Amino acid sequence: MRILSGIQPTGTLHIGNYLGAIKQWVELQNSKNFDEKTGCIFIVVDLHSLTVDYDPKQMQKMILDVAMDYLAAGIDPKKNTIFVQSHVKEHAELSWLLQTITPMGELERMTQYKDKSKQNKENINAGLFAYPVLMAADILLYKTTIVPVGDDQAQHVELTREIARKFNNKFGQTFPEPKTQLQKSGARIMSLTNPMQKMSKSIPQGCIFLTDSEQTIREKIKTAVTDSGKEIKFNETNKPAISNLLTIYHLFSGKSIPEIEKNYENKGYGDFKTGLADVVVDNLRKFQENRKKFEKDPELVKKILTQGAKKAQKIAEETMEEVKKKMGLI
Ligand code: AQP
Repeated sequence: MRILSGIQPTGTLHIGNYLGAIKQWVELQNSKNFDEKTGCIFIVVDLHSLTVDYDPKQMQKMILDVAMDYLAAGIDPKKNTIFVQSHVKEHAELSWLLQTITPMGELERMTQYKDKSKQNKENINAGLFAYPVLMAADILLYKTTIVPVGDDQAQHVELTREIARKFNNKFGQTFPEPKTQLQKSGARIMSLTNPMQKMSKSIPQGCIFLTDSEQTIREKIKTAVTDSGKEIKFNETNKPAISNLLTIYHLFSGKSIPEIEKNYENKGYGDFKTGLADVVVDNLRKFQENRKKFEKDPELVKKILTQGAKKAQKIAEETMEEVKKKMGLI
């Protein structure tokens, strides 16, 4: 079993990134089935982040910030491999090779490409289009079997399976077909200002960031949009905003949605929002304390990333040798 996932350094991480991805990584690491020998691979996927507009002067800080978020959330670098994607050049190399067997039509179907093309009309670049193939390379380079991501990325993992199948049929069995592992309920957290849109770093107005102060979190929850009616009831079709807030409450508190609904029976949105803010603030407190420690020691974080890249490179080199032989390049 090989587990791998990653996050782009495109901005401050939000509770969607945490609840959809990082929280499960920590749970995997702490589960009985965790294999101490192989551990998990967690990447700061900087090459992906170049596909949208960015400030090169800020990039190093953003990369380090994501690494600090991983560590502050409880990812143990002794048990796992944490590194920066561009530090292992084989990611880009395998991506190119896989592009040569990926049909354009498959990439045109990708919803993230369609959404991001709409958001960045001035910068629809070839990298944005080929993004899912680079993601496939990230996954297949380590012969990954399980990819714990939010459900917005499930389509990309499905494409990775198809690319693996195609490669294996054409050049001989090489890659396992990876499976997506989603958070059991509420894999997608929606924006607080528009419950029809996913919470995204690139749309900051709808996000609760992991580093937001208590006051900011309370303010954001207080002003989050709600639906008509006063009932606290989960109903994604008719009450998408309250359903999203209930999901956040459920994932942070561990309480079931019916239990939360019962606790707020005959109470208004105001009480519910205060309760939700308490839960979010409480749960982020430990993370924020841990993060401060890493902020004081960026050299330690850099050292962890260098060691992680060395470990990853070893596996990546072995896979590339096998791939190149099979493709007739060596
Ligand atoms: N709203 C979300 N709900 C649940 N999971 C989410 N993830 C992202 N947003 C949500 C999960 O976080 C991981 C990292 O995502 P990423 O940064 O690599 O790319 P993304 O999905 O494009 O994340 P953002 O926040 O929306 O960033 P931008 O705005 O830069 O595109 C993934 O596992 C993802 O599923």
